[in-house]
Amino acid sequence: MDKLSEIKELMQQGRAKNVVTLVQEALDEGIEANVILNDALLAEMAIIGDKFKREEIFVPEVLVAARAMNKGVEVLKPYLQDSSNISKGTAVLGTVKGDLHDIGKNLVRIMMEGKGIDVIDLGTDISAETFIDEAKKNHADIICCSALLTTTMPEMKRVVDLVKAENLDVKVMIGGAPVNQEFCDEIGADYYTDDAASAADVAASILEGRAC
Ligand code: B1M
Repeated sequence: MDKLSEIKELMQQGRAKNVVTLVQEALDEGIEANVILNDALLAEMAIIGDKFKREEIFVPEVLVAARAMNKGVEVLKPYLQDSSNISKGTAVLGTVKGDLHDIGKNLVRIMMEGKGIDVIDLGTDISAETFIDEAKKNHADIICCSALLTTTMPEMKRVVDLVKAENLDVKVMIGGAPVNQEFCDEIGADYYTDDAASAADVAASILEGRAC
C-alpha cells in the first residue's frame, strides 16, 4: 500500500497518532503538503461523508476520523504557509449558530494564516451578534462565516443584515458545503468561495485592495 492509501486507511480507523506519524513520513519522503491534504485527508473525509450519508457509519466513527484528520492537518500546517509578502489585515472567523462542524473552518484559518492574515477564530455555534461584536472589537476587515447545515445558513443572512444595519466597513465572506454563489447573492454577502485555499486567496486580495 502506498503512503497516501495508508494514511486514508488509518484515518478511517480513527488512529490519530498513526496518522500523525504517517503524514510526517510522507512529508519526509518529499510528498507535497497539498497532495497529502487533498489526496489523502480530504479525499478520505469525502468517502467518510458518503458512508455517513448512507448510514453505513455513525457519529462516533465520523468523530474519530475527523479528529485523526485534524491531527494530520496540524502536522501539515507549517508546510501550507505561503511566503508572499502581502499587507496584513484581520479576519474574524467562525461556524454559525447551531452548527458544530469545524473541520472546513479550521482549514480556512490555516490557509488564511499562511497568507499572513491575522485570524480571530471564534469557534463554532457563533451567533450573528457575536460575529459583529468581535469584528468591531478587533477592527476586522473581513467576517468569515462557515456553515455545513442547510438549517444554519440563515444565520449568515443575519450577519449580513447586522453589518448593513450598523453600516460597518467590513466585508462578509461565506462558505461551507451547502453554500453557493446563488445564496451569497440572495443574502447580499460580499464573497462566496468554494474551498479554503480560495477563501485565503480572496481574503488576501480584499486586504491588498484595502491597503491601497
Ligand atoms: Co455532520 N452533517 N452532522 N457531522 N457531517 C454533514 C454536513 C451532512 C452533509 C452529512 C450527510 O447527511 N450527508 C449533514 C448535513 C445535511 C444538511 O444540512 N444538508 C450532516 C448532519 C445532518 C449532521 C447532524 C445533524 C447529524 C446528527 O446528529 N444526526 C449533526 C449536526 C451537529 C451540529 O452541527 N449541530 C452532525 C454532526 C457531525 C459530527 C459531529 C459527527 C462531525 C463534525 C465533526 C467536526 O466538524 N469537528 C460531522 C461531519 C464530519 C460531517 C461530514 C461527514 C464531513 C464534514 C467535513 O468536515 N468535511 C459531512 C458530510 C459531507 O460534507 N460530505 C456532514 C470536510 C471539510 C474539509 O469540508 O467543511 O465542507 P467542509 O469545508 C470545505 C468547504 O466547504 C470550504 O472549505 C473546505 C475545503 O477546503 N469551506 C469554506 C468551509 N467553510 C468555509 C468558509 C469559507 C470558505 C470556504 O469562507 C468563510
